[in-house]
Amino acid sequence: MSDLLKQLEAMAVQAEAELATATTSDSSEAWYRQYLGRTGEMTTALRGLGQLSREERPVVGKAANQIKQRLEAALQERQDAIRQAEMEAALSAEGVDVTLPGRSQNVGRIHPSNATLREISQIFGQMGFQVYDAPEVETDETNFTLLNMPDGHPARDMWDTFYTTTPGVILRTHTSPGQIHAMRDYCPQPIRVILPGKCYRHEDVTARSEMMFHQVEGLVVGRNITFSDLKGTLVNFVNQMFGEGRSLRFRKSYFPFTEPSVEVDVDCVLCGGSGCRVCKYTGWLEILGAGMVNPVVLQNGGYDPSQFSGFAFGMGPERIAMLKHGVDDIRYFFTNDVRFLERVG
Ligand code: 2NM
Repeated sequence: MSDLLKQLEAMAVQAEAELATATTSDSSEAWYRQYLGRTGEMTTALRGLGQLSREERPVVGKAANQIKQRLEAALQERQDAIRQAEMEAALSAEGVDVTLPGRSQNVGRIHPSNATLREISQIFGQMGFQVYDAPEVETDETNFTLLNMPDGHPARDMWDTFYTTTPGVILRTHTSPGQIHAMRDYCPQPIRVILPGKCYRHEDVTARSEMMFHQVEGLVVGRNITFSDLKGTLVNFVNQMFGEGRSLRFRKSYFPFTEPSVEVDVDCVLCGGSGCRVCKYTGWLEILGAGMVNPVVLQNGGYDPSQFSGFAFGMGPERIAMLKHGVDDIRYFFTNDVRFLERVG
């Protein structure tokens, strides 16, 4: 064996031993520079091939190349192992435990106000009522005047609202202006609709009030519609909403848009009528207002009051849900506490 080959072989053995101790990318790169780089020991030694005789050169050259390739392959293998070890060290240093269970997603649900609105709509739907959609932004005329509350009418004082910069354009204080739209849409056909939606009132916020709340109003117009139809409809509704066997109480009342007008109570769902804190020891809970549509309002809707009659009613789904689920503060409906939102409705 030529002296050069012996020298290269000895160098390779030495280099392989050193490579085995390299445990970082840095030390394996330093090893590369020391042996295989442009000025490395192996590279420099290979230049000695040029001094060999013509006969020796191909034989020694081939063997020398194999030694060089052996070192290159060893380096590749070492670097792969180092990279793998470094990645594993980084992962365990970051402390990611991929076997831990993932974070669970919270699944949303229907808001209690809307769930109650749907329940109410479903019950009236079975009685042939359709849902009529009406705008939340109304005019002074449809919110008050056409509902038998002309300018200066004392009932206007009960409902302060929110005003826009356009004179006469306001947020509705009840869903009743939608009844005017429904009548003008349907006239002269008979009507059986409910109007669920948001209403706005500007008043001091207490445990019983909010500046935004929901209402469901109902309207039936036709020939020979009587107060008995109103009673039958409401008795059926209440027994479906609060359970069979409920007692209802109709008390005379006043609304500008109905005549006669009544307020309707149900026997207390909590104490069954014997008296408790929720019914304030009366045994009764007020749940809605109703009445026969005032002839003036029928006329404003386009109907001839000598041919047509009708009844209307209105209720607040938040109040209904409060009574049904024993909630004592309406503000729970609008503060978005998930503990409440998950339980009611
Ligand atoms: C209520 C109570 C009683 C009502 C009446 C009308 C209309 F436009 F048809 F005349 N809309 N809403 C009404 C009647 C609403 O809410 C407590």
